[in-house]
Amino acid sequence: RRLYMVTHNDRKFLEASLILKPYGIELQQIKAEKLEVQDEDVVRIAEVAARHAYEQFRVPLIVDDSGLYIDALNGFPGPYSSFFLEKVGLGGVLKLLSGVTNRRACFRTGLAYADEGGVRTFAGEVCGSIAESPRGSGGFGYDPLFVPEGHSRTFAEMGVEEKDSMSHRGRALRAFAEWYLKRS
Ligand code: ITT
Repeated sequence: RRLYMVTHNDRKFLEASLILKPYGIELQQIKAEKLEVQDEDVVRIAEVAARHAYEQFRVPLIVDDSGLYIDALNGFPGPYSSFFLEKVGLGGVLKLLSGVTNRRACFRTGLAYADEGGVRTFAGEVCGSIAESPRGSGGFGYDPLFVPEGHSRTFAEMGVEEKDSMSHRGRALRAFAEWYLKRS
């Protein structure tokens, strides 16, 4: 069975493809703009986007909406992560946190699957801390700043498979895959 992922982000698509491969699920990218409603919760954002995309494309598809929630900023940028990074960059994040000792942050993924039967949602989270300066060249987005709990390297210093094994996206997609394969 074919499964599509609606995303503009090639790195996100690559990660998702690798995560789903061991389940025998082959992912194809639909490089289109997903509808992004304003909401604090990435799961809700993904749900609305998947429903909207299904209306448009009429093929079984998934949508991943992710964000970085920084404790000291009351969860900001969260659902605004993409916009925020575009405007202020990693340097802007570090500036906001300069002198701040609580550097805890969590990545969250809202994952939604849509087909003719409706929409089903899944979530994944990984917590850790924001580094003092960017490190590493792998991954994308905030990866050079994010050190997952129990580790000393940033996501950008890890290989894609190591990141996937513990990431928000990995967790959400594995929960989805378990469910997807169990359905009739
Ligand atoms: P699509 O909407 O087209 O899928 P996007 O990159 O805009 O791609 P999001 O709306 O989910 O995706 O925005 C999430 C932003 O959060 C993204 O641009 C990154 O800056 C950041 N982000 C999400 N997942 C990340 C990850 O695994 N590592 C680092 N940053 C991530």
